[in-house]
Amino acid sequence: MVTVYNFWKLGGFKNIHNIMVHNFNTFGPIYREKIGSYDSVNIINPEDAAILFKAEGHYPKRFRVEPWTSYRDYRHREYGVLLKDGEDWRSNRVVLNKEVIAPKVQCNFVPLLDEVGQDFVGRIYKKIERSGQRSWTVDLHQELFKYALESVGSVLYGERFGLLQDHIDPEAKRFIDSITVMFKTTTPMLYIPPGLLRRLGSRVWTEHVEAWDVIFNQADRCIQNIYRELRTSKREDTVDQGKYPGVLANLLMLDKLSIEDIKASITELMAGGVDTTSTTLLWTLYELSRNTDLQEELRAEVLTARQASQGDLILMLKSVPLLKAAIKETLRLHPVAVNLQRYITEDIVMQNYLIPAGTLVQLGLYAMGRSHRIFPHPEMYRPSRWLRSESQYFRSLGFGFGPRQCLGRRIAETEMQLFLIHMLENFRIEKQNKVKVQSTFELILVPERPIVLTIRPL
Ligand code: HEM
Ligand code: 2DC
Repeated sequence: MVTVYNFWKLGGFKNIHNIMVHNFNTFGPIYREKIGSYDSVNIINPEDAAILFKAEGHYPKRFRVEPWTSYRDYRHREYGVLLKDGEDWRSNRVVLNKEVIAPKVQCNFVPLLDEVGQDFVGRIYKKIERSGQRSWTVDLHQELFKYALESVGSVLYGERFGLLQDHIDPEAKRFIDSITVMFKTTTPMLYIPPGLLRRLGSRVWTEHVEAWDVIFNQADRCIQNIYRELRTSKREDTVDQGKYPGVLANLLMLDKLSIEDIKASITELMAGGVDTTSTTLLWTLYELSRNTDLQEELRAEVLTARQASQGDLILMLKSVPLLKAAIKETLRLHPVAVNLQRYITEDIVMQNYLIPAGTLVQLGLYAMGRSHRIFPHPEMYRPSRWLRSESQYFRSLGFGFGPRQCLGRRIAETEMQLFLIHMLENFRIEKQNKVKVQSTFELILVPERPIVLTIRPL
């Protein structure tokens, strides 16, 4: 049993990832933890992860983020695929899978995301020009938020928001800020029932509601636009012309999910698509600035792939294994999710303990990525480890696993690959100083301080 005292002493929520590392060092590869009503068994080994995911059952269930479900109950909004469970989850997820994560949808996403990538590079050249220097030194996180929202928006709605232009719509900025606030205000409520906070009229709960309100209202507006266009058959014309109309229009035309279900999941995809990919890209640029030889190696791979693929982007994306390994490597050291969780549906044995069905089992993703026993020289950023014979068995789990894994995975991967391709083709990324940046837990793991980089045309 880990005491609440220990938890606070080691820095509480913000430091939860390091506390988990500490706990595995103290208690070994399996330990039980009770924080208030949050009772879990924690594991770190890939072999145990394999056992866990074999016992996840037909309707894999994660730990329920109560502030998120409470908000929807409070505002009488439908749960999307993120929060649904059981048969309701499965039937929605099956329909969404075909439009969002099936391998064949990638060819629809690539041209859209590539255009966003090109615009991002164009924007940086402009900034460099305006700086009056031959480079731009900046904390890119706001720019990356815009890139990520522009990307996920273009795929969901089949059209551009225009966030990479000079004048950004203040509503878009408000949307982006609200997602950050939504994540931040979730953490203090993870272990305290939001129903209680609500009755106490607590500040965090109010802020949390306000943030979700902005998110849902803006998503509603985007959804209404497409819906109206479809009814006046403006969208159908684009389909007739063979143009990809976007995930939302396809779902509406397919008519397999209720409008409320579609709205709920599209909103979750829109909100889930901003901080996740942008943070991962920022960490990747940070690592590339610290490993200049690797950066050159990646650039060489990209330039060769560009030449060989002769304008065929799908082929190009198949020819950049080291780049893909770099993204895996970023997620090893800087995972978005501190852990993966499942309620197991059958009794299992791990490390000689019998764990009964119904238990919440958590795989410490951050701790696993930094374990000496699991990854040789874990402190080194070395993408090539994913290309060699080192075992990869249940080690690359940044997007989760199985039928409940990240629904946005294909969008995220394509978006990040294209981003890095364009950046490497155009700029050298240099670091401003030597300080090592740590992670901090704001529901997702994010850099604890600004990462300032210098971007210089090749
Ligand atoms: C779920 C990671 C980007 C939407 C998840 C989960 C993880 C994750 C670990 C839980 C999976 C599990 O329990 O097995 C990431 C990472 C991303 C990323 C590392 C980027 C680097 C995105 C994007 C979107 C998105 C871009 C939306 C376009 C979702 C949704 C779920 C989810 C809707 C819930 C799926 C379900 O419950 O069926 N993500 N994610 N994510 N993610 Fe992502
Ligand atoms: C946070 O103890 C720590 O992908 C908790 O795109 C357990 C927990 C449960 C669910 C996890 C969450 C953690 C981290 C953030 C995740 C979330 C499931 C999906 C979500 C991993 C590990 C995320 C970021 C989604 C969010 C989409 C949404 C906000 C609309």
